[in-house]
This record gives sequence, C-alpha cells and structure tokens, in this order.
Amino acid sequence: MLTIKPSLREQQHPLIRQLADSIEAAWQQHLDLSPYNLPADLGYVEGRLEGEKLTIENRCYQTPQFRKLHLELAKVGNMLDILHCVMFPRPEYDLPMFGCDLVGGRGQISAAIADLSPVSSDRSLPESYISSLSALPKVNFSQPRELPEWGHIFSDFCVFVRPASPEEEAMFLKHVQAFLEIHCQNAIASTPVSSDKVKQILAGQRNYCSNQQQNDKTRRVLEKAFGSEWAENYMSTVLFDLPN
Ligand code: BLA
Repeated sequence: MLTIKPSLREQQHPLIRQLADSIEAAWQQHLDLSPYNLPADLGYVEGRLEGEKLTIENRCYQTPQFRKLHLELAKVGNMLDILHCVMFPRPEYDLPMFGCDLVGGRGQISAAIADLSPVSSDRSLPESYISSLSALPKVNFSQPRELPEWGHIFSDFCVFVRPASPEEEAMFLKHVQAFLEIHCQNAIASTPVSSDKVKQILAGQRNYCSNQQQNDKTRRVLEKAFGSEWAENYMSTVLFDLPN
C-alpha cells in the first residue's frame, strides 16, 4: 500500500530528490499514514508545454492529524523541475500549514520556499512552534527573494531564497528537515480543540488556500500545458482545495 514506486525524482535536481526523500522519511517515521485518493485521473498526469513533455507525479496520504499530506513532483522536459508539498491539518487540531515549493531548471534552483504558516485569526503561530522555530540555528542566504503580494499568509519563519551554492542548498535542506521534525512532533502531541476554535481554524485554512490559488506563476505553467479550465480545476481540487 505504501510502497514507494520508481519516481520522477531520480531525474530531477538533487535538492528536489533529497527533499522529496526527507519529506517522505519524516512522514513515515512520525505519522500513521493511510492512503488518500486524489480526484480521478489526477494522480499521474502528462501534458505538453512548449514542445516539451510535462509530467506530474503525486503522492498523497492522510493521518489522524492531517486530512491530506500531498507531495507533488513535476518535470517539464529538461527545462523545469518542481517539488510542491503541503500538509493540510484536520481543522480539529490547532496546527499551522507546512508548505514547500522548489522550482528550478538546468541545474539551478531559482525558487526555494518553505514555511509553517499560521491559520489563527491573529495570524500568530502556536507558542510551542514559536519557541522551537526561534531556537533553530539562524540561516543566512546570499540571494533572498521577495514574496509576492499574496505572500502575507506566510510566517516570520518563512524562508524564500534562490540557493546560490551547494552549501546553501544543503542549508535549505537541513532547515526544512528541522521544520518537518518540529511539525510532526507537535502534530502527534496535539489534542482536538473546541468547536468554536475549529471554525476559526477552518477560516484560516481557507484563507491560506485561496491566497495560494492566486499564484499566477503556478497557474501559467499548468494553463500552458493543460488549458485554463484544467489548471483551475487542478489548483482548486488538488493543490489547494478548500476544506469543507
Ligand atoms: C513560484 N511556482 C513558482 C514559479 C513557478 C512555479 C514556475 C516561479 C519560479 C521563480 O520565480 O523562480 C510553478 N509550483 C509551480 C507549479 C507547481 C508548483 C507548476 O508547486 C505545481 C504543479 N507554491 C506552492 C507552495 C508554496 C508556493 C506550497 O505550491 C509555498 C509554501 C510558493 N511558488 C511559491 C512562491 C513563488 C513560487 C511564493 C514565487 C511567486 C512570485 O514570485 O510571484
């Protein structure tokens, strides 16, 4: 059921491969995984983008604390390599959204972003997260990147960079591994909240997803390969579906 099939990652940038392996290792080590079925036909997708083949490979699980753990790898010929990952907590648990996106091509990662994003109405993270994240070794990258307008959903701990060397790639990987470790530890120790709080958390998760859906760069890649209707459906049902 949870056996790992041959994966696109073997053909991708080493940082993508390493991060994909790390994410799955953290999930398997800490969480009680069951299968999660994506909408029909969207587990593995092929299209064409500017004469190149676009391949998308999805892995999806659920656990007692998470309604959906989604890891997506995508590749456009030899031009574009993508890793996308979101952990959607069940709204009964007061947990932030782990999100990560790596985009690169021709041997260089141009965008590496990772965050544990708040869902509370005052946009603060739970205390336990603030203390663990503040205690992490500080990371400094030579090419930080500026968040787009909709990026106000991210926390103060968000890292958004163009890793400029193998050392910076390793630093990014290590930092995201620490995020995952903190997040999984907190998740398995967390207990359900009151129904009032559930409503707030749901609103926070919906706000996160609707802002992520405004990422034109993601949309453009998908539209060019599959058309705008398909892209809209994919973004709103697979990448950032709003919780019920
Ligand atoms: C940027 N995302 C991008 C870029 C592309 C994609 C091509 C531009 C890269 C660059 O500016 O160097 C494309 N990303 C994709 C595609 C998928 C994908 C096609 O995941 C999936 C099929 N995006 C996320 C998540 C986060 C995220 C979970 O999916 C953050 C937690 C962030 N991606 C994100 C941000 C940018 C980006 C902030 C920069 C956007 C900008 O500068 O406008």
